[in-house]
Amino acid sequence: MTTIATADCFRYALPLRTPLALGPRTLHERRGLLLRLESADGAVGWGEAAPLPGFSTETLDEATHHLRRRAEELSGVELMDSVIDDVLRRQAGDAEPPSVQFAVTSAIAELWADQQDTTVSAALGGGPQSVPINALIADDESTLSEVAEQYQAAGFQAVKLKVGRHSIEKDAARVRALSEVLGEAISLRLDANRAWTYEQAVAFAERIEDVPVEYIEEPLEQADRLSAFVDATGMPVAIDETTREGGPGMLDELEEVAAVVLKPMLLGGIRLVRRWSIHALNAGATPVFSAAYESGVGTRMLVALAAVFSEVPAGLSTYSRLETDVLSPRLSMDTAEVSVEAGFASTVMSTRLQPIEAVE
Ligand code: OSB
Ligand code: MG
Repeated sequence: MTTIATADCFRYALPLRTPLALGPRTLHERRGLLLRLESADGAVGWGEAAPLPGFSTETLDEATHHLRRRAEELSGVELMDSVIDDVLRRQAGDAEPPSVQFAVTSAIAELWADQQDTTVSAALGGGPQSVPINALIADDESTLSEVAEQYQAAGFQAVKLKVGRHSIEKDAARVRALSEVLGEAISLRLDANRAWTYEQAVAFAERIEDVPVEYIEEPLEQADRLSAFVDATGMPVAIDETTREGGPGMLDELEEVAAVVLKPMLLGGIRLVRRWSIHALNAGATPVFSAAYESGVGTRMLVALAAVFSEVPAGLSTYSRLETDVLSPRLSMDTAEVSVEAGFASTVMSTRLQPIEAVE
């Protein structure tokens, strides 16, 4: 048994390689928070809270307020000499914003693993040494086939393309062109981010009827017609935004859903994410872990979660949009498979962080 001796909060601001358009906003840097826990016997654990503007329910200021309070409460707490489940359950804090829950449970899981001299993925239940990731096609059609050929050569198992930002005809043509380059060996994931009415979505699906698609994320403005869409078109669907509108129990009413995209930064703590994964599998849907432009600290936890709770490629390519990271060395996200352990061997650079004083 050991005690959490210190709990410190930090701010970071990392430049993006290219400006990031998120709805009406354009971000030039990614800002977020890190929580660092250290036990009395010198074990260390980090966690990240980085609300994504336009996607998270909480603002960075709100997350800062909650994280500082949680840090205050955590110092002096005994890490029970029990399974990681108990630790996570006790510290989950269901009333906290999702990003703060993710940070706190991540830091405890890292601290626990370090203190027990085991790996984070082993502490969370065990999994493979590496995780496949999907490649993300940027919204630049002129290089579509060129980029697809590169991804194919690099051995990616899945490629993701955003749709719904052009006309239905143009999107269908892009999907068809991409599919022709990728062939049968690489699965094609589409994400419409709720761009379409039911009629538009069906019209799109009909235009690519003969193109094999692993799934399309959130084709509809109104998620309550997803089952009807699957019945009408036979195209597999995934939910993403919908997961933030209720608990995993909603899957009982969404029988046709083929995959459930889980973004822990937007969803909550490790325990909730695990419940989603288990619920998805029980409902016959595949859990797919996905990133929301986290730094390396959040991303290494996403890699571990994908290793433990999923078997299909994770969507972690948002990390590559960061020009610099808090981790040294950086994670390698250019290959089709990512090492689960490598990220935890990296160092968090204090020079990239700004301390936030504790609550008075
Ligand atoms: O629309 O799925 C989305 C990232 C942040 C916010 C929303 C989304 C995303 C992604 C994840 O697309 C990237 C990926 O899956 O590779
Ligand atoms: Mg999505």
